[in-house]
Amino acid sequence: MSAAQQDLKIDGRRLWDSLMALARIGATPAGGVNRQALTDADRQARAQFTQWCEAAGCRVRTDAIGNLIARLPGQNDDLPAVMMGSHLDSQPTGGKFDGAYGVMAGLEVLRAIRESGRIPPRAVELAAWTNEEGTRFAPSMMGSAVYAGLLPLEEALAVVDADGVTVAEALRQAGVSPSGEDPGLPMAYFEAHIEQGPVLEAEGKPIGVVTAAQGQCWFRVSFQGQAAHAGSTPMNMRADALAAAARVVTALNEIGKAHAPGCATAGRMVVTPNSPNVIPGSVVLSAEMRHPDDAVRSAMESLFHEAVAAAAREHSVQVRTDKILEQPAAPFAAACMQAIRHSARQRQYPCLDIVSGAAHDAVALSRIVPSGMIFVPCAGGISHNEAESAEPDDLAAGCQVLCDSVLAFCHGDAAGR
Ligand code: HGY
Ligand code: MN
Ligand code: MN
Repeated sequence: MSAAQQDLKIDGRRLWDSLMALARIGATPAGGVNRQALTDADRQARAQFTQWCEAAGCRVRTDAIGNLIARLPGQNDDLPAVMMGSHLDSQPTGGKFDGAYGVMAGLEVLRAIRESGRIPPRAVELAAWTNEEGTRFAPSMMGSAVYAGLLPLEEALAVVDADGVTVAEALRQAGVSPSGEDPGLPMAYFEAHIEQGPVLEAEGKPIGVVTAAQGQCWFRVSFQGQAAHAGSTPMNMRADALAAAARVVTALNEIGKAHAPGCATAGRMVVTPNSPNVIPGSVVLSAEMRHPDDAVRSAMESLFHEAVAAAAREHSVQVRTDKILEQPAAPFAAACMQAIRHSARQRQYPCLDIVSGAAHDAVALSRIVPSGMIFVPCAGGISHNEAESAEPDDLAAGCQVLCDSVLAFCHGDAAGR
């Protein structure tokens, strides 16, 4: 790391203030945020992001799926940029830091570079990816997947939410219009994120060098039974969709426990007609499975399909299982990890290699460009919860490592193109 890079310091106080200002957009009474993709709160956060990036000397472009990409020009603007990114959208009961931290840390890096007065050799970009969470529009990581060519644009635009609104319509309602520029792919991508798990805090390490993200798959399981009177329908004459779905929820949990460190979750269930004295006629259940080893996850999936078939037989219901996301495990780039480790050591931040349990936009980017992730601890490992919190010093340390790593690639000190 050159002396010039060494003394380029981020401003941890300004980073914290930006995070708290962003957290006021879509704030919930319990102290979290609800900025589901392309809702009005997400639209406000996108507008705020754009305004802050322009004030930091960037041009901000929008692509066809609504990804926002801010660009701080470099000395040679024909060279591929170094990109940072994460997401502004949140879970319905999300926290202040999931996604927001990576975007605000990237903004702080842009601000620090701009204030240093030293124009980097190549452009530095910051992406705010559309619909990372996938809670309103499934699947997750939608914007980065379209950017990486993993999900066809038309397929993404046609996805509907629970009210039948398409992504295309939601983009129009949010006033998103593609700006048309395309300077080409970056030479590398870095994402800073809270760990969303307990390891770094338990180990007392402020920096996680993310070596890979475990793979995952999502399913939508539709059970079709027969709605009938709860009082006058004998037990042996029922086609109870909820009883069948409950069997699958329990089986999925057992599959996850039997394949640790993998995991399995049924997070959403829609029961129709959802009335106390009606035998449920239909149920739509979400199911997801994750594991660091794709072969093991495949075995988990086989057991899952067997459990679905058995539950349907036992409760005399029809069932349809649709796979809506297949995301193989993603190793991150050695050169990116090396830059992250080098910065942590230079700055004397204890660091730890770690596999990500959560998926991130960096997973999609890692399929097309060398990518790396920097984790920082979050309190109790809690995330996807309004109580999510993190320490300002850890957030600042992760942001400084992000800055050093990006500059290492800008200056060609790392094994980049
Ligand atoms: O689901 C995930 O892993 C991410 O938090 N969206
Ligand atoms: Mn996230
Ligand atoms: Mn998340």
